[in-house]
Amino acid sequence: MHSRVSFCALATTGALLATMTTSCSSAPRGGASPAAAEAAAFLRKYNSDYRALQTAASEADWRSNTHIVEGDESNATATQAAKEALAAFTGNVANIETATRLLRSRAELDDLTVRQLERVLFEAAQNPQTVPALVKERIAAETAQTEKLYGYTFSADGESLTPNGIDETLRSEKDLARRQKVWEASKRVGVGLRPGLEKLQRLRNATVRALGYKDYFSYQASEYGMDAAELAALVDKVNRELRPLFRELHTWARYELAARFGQPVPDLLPAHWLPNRWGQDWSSLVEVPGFDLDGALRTRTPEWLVEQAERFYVSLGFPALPRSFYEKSSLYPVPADAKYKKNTHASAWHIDLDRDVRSLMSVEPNTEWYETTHHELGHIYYYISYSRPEIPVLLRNGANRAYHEAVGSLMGLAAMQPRFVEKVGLSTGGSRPDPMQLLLKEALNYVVFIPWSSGTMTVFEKELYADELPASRWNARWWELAARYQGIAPPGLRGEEFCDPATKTHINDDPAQYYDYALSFVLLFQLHDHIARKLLREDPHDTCYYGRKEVGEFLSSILRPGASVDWQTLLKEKTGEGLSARAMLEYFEPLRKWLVEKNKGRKYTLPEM
Ligand code: X8Z
Ligand code: ZN
Repeated sequence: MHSRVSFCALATTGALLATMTTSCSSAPRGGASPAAAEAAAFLRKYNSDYRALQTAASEADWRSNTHIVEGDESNATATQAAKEALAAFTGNVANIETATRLLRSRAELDDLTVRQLERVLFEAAQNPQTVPALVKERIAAETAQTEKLYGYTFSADGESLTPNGIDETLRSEKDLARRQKVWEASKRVGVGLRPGLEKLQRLRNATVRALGYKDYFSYQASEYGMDAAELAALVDKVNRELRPLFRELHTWARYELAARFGQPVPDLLPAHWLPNRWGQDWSSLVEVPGFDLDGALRTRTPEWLVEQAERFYVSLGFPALPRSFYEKSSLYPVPADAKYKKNTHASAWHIDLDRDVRSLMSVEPNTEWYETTHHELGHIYYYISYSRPEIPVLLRNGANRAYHEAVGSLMGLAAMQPRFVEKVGLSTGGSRPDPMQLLLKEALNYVVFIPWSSGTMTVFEKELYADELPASRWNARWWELAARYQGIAPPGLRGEEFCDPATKTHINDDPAQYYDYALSFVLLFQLHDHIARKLLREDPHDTCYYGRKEVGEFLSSILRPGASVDWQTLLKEKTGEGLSARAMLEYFEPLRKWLVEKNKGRKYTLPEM
């Protein structure tokens, strides 16, 4: 959705339509052929018009996400108009015909031209003007859904709750009854989102079908050069490879949490026992003695967190952020007495596909936001790195969407390792933390995330779009998947009056792409492994990237080409291997052995895969 304007990965950010097929295009021989000359002229105009319309749409959408006022339709109206104008252009029948026709002469075109033409068609499929009414309806439904999600006020016992407040309760509250109340409050927003999601399921499928895609999931998969089955198989493979380790973590967590809450050991983890609304990150279950990062961060301001993340990138040789980043971003929570609300989920925006980069966050001084600031600045530095004359506007994207997610998450991982933390002046308690406890804490973040992202989310969205899962089955199916992949269960019956999947922002506004994050974690461990061993000559578990220009040069060489290169070739070139969970598995192997010992004699309830 948010064209590549917004959100991290939002729909249009990312790689090319058919990575596979582009490799057979070759540079033109001799002088420019008529097809090459026509393509050059077509793309010159397209890139320029596209950039202007995209900028206007992003600017309007930014306003819609940062100033949500109940009953005020003006933002929605402006966003609708700007997005319709963009859609009328990208989905224009003449543009589709020209790009299709020129691609028939692909042997006469160079690689950069072919990639841009394929991108034209990819953009068109979201908005085909052969079905203008459907496109209009979809745009309206998307804007309305985001406003509904972020215009909502959570509450429990008559008191309103912020998402930051809910998250803090789930991390720290010891009373199970209170936890359950807040968890349930966090799910109530889904009820009102169901009708909108039903509309979106229909409209997203219908629009891309008009340009020949099977369904919306297949459409998003095509950006990796894969069909839905290939993509699903790749993601499933990652999940299977991590499953033995996740099974150990699941077993450990069942016994650990049962002891903490004074309860019998459950087969499935009750969702409200976990420190995250969706059970996607359990890392705050472990406090590592001598490494109190949360405590250290509490003494800092939210501004310090953002500026520290910037200092890290600058220390590697990246430029300082443009001043407009700080002037135009929306980085901190809205004041309690404000007359407006905003989208509370973190995102990064490439407003003008050039220097106007912004982030939308609600930073508070804690570990989660410390990591998230690094994540968002990863998107921002990606935008800045490929916004240069050599990269056409149409290819100002990640090598694929997972690369876009991986950069900042890699920096987040690096920024949490103890020597780094010490170097940037955070005092976490002095003593040498136990490496196995640190590794356990990391696994509860990075490994626990895999069954959620590659399982629950991806399988649900594949079924939602490719199989047109009926709304009457959504909640039941959601919890079947959560049980199977994550080994978790809701605290009570969750009938079809609820719509728990819709409580996750991406289901509404970043659809059918959540596997990007699963793949990005795999990728980030590959990159980290390479950086630690080959560039820094350090143990991947114990690095300090800070100030290391060779790391910056390596990252920059990945970011600067944007989507002008094939993502698989790039990975091979940079790390010597294709996409593989090898590095991630190696990183956590000592922990797996340790957990096997810890879990001796315990009952495992999570099936192997
Ligand atoms: O949505 C995000 C980023 C914005 S692209 C904060 N993430 C996923 C999530 O929160 O569910 C980062 C990791 C997973
Ligand atoms: Zn992101």
